[in-house]
Amino acid sequence: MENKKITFPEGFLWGAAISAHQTEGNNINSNWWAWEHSERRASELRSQGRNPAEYVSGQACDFYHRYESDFDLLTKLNMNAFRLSIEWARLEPQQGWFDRDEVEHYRRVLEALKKRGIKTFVTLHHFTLPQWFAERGGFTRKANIPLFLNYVRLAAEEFSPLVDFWVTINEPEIYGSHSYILGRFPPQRKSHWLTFVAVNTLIACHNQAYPILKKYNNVPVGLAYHLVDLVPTSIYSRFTRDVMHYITNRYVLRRTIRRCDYIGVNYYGHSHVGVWGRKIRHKTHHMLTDLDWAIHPDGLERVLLDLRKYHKPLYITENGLADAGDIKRERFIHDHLLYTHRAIEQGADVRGYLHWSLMDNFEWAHGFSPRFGLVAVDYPTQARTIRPSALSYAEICKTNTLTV
Ligand code: IFM
Repeated sequence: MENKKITFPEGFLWGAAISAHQTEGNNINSNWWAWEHSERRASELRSQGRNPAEYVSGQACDFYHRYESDFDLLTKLNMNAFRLSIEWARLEPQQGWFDRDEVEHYRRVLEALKKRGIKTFVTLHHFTLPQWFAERGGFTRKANIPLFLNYVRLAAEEFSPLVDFWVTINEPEIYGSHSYILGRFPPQRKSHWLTFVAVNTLIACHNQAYPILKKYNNVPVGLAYHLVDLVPTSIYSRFTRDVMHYITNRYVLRRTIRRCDYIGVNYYGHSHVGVWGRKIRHKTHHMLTDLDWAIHPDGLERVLLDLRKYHKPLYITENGLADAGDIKRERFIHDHLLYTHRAIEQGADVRGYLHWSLMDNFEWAHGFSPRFGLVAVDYPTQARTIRPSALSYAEICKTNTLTV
């Protein structure tokens, strides 16, 4: 049977995403750097039988120095969009002092993308904080909001002409839960109250950053939400599923949507919900990533359809998997795009897809072992190798079509 080709809307953006701390290296003034080097973290890892040296970001992918050649890879792979974050801890290493050299560094980075005709999605907060801000309580103190806004103002003033899309905050829900309930991110507190305060402070930060960013440049401003397809295991668990859906997927969105010009969708998969709210992962009947996350492309269609009611453009700001052998990635991308296309046919206004990630990088508390890259990184030599799945993705990017 002849293969059918399906075409994406004209002007669709194709690209990949990264964040600063995960790739740049030597983010020495951040709270993550301090935590990675703390005795608390080292002894925790040792008690789990792990080697703490494998869980420090170090020079990461040395993207800080290699951005030009990494951007050449984008061109080679036919991408026309790229998402990256700028690092507050670099730009403002001490409270109230902005480092002009770092401002110029990021200007050169963004100019390097513009020179290649690549649309830029620039994230302002992607999990990391300047250490001085963390010491002041970070986002658990509402009084700290103006400190974040000073940084936003600087970014808007300096970089606006080079930005096509602002992403104010990456995954506030994950930041809150991982830092203040699950103990996977610094400061590893376990308090529902602090989670609630941090998430609400981030909501306020986004809403107050919006007019600042719009004043300098009328480009779309949005937020990258972590959205999960929650599936009830039976009719009895529907109510629990709806409650969890509200908490996981809607709480932040509903409070920020009026100040979003588009919705950024970070989609990694789905979870089952039982009557008592437990998320059960049925390992046996799912394909799994190297991190044991269930691969569920059809859930992306449901997530996108569910967002139609907000009448905003949708960009998939992250979607990807840990797959060191590059065995599942090609199919993963194909299937997620197939379901994205189905959602578009049913009226979801999806305008772009940014794969997570361009290259292997520092996967937070998991260290370097998960391999999320379209491009493999050999950390000792920093050599980059394009994985086969990247070449088939490049064909999709070039033709704006998917063969099904
Ligand atoms: O690596 C992360 C990224 O920083 C935020 N979204 C999920 C990715 C994979 O876990």
